[in-house]
Amino acid sequence: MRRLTLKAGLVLALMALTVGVTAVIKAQFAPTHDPIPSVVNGTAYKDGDWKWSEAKTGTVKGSVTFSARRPRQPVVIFLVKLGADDKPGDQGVYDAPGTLSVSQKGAKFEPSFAVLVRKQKVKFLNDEKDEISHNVYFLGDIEEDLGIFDQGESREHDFDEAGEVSVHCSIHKRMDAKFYVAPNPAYAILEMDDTSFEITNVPAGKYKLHTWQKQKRFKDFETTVEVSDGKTTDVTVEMKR
Ligand SMILES: [Cu+2]
Repeated sequence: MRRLTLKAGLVLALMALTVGVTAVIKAQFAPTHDPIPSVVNGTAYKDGDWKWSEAKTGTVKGSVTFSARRPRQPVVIFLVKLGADDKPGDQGVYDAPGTLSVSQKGAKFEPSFAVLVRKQKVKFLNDEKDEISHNVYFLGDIEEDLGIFDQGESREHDFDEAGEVSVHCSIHKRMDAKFYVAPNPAYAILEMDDTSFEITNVPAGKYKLHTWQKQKRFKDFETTVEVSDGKTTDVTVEMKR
């Protein structure tokens, strides 16, 4: 059940350029960019000793308002589990979604946008028809250079940290992609026309809800959310300039 849920989240991430209806995404967790990368207040998101599948769960349902015309770019809404000290702490244990394969054919990263969950693996394939080499390097909250590799080769990376990642190729300046790595499985992607979201199967507890925008036109929003077993918590997310 939980596995299905994670897959559903990944599929929706890959559909980022599709015109959306209401974003209904099953439980997935993540950080904001103000910056809420993998380390907050000096504390990295931790894998806990409790399992997402074992916890009592509730739903977080929200409506989103925009104070001005929004860009046709996705907004990610994610929850960060808070510890007893109200700081991000134990994020629990979950099965990471399967490996995301990214094509480099025609000197383009495809998909060019994806939301990942921390601990998820990405495989970059040099699937060019001709003998063209590519490189992959990351900038942003996660910085890494995977080197240059030839046609038919691939490189993999485990995203162990959460945050925003800009993906580039040192050989082809116009090759780029954007990933957002959520800290846990509780997230929803708001597509172009969506104004509501629902995150289900969220373990009961206290969370900080954050937003992340692919195109940062509004101030990122955050609020504290209490999730109770079998209940739905309603939230209004206000995106203001
Ligand atoms: Cu390239």
